[in-house]
Amino acid sequence: MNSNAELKVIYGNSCPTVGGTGHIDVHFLEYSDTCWEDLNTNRCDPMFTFCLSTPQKGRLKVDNCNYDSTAQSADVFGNTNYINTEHLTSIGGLKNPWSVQVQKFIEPSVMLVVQVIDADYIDDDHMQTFAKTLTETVWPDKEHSIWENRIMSQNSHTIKFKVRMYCDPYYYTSACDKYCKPDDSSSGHFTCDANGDKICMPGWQGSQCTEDTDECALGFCVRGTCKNTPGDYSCDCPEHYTGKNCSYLKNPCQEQPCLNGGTCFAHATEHVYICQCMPNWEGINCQMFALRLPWKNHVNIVGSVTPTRILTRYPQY
Ligand SMILES: [Ca+2]
Ligand SMILES: [Ca+2]
Ligand SMILES: [Ca+2]
Repeated sequence: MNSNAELKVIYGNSCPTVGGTGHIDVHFLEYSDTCWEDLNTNRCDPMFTFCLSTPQKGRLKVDNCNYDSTAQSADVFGNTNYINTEHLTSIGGLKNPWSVQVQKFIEPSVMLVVQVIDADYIDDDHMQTFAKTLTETVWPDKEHSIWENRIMSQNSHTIKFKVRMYCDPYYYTSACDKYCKPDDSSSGHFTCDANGDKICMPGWQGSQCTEDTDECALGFCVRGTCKNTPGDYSCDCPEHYTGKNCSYLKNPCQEQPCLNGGTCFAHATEHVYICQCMPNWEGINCQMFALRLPWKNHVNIVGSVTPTRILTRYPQY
């Protein structure tokens, strides 16, 4: 069972806001200090503990941090004032980058607290605990998140790092506390917008997009007989009409009724057509060969007599 399924079980489907999830990734790039010990005969031996929490008041702590905290790193950086950690995947046993899953961002800002301890043979010495408040964009998802370079410095201790924060898949808002996963089942028929709000698919309505839209009651069919179905509808069109809503008159010219090279013209609002025939063809569909004798035409023009034609069918003329 994945975490989303667990959340569904805990909070149910009807609750629009659930305990969402996001991530804070911190990639430590370098550390430096100016610490010498044993009468300045050698440099200090730093070990680290990291903490991510909501901003802390008073004395900084690296345990009980409400996002996450690490154990103390191992004593692997002996006698040094500078560590380049950019390409280290382990900082004395601590993963780098450090990726922390959060159950919703509680406040807009997050505090990174780092404690540095000098390893010694007998008692380790506290060197520095310092913090940086991070007011970062919480990106909608990991793929579109952007690392930001940051620096924290106090009493000659400096850490350079980069950080990014983002919501996990299907979680929305800057707190990553709103869950929306597109569905097309009896639980709902919807997609999600950029704010994590449900957008019902066509034919569905209601807050969970589980209710069928009665398109017949809404008069979707322009003419014909309407039949409502779950998530859809159909229109049984009268003769000569077509389209999802029977709103289109069929084009009678589509069936190419004009023969022998005739051109078809459809009526704008009725299912009728006329054919403009090529010379020597006539009839409703230009189906008849009409031979016009020259002398008859001459009489016609001069005498205004009703034209006489000799009609015959090709090739009998
Ligand atoms: Ca030392
Ligand atoms: Ca030491
Ligand atoms: Ca319907």
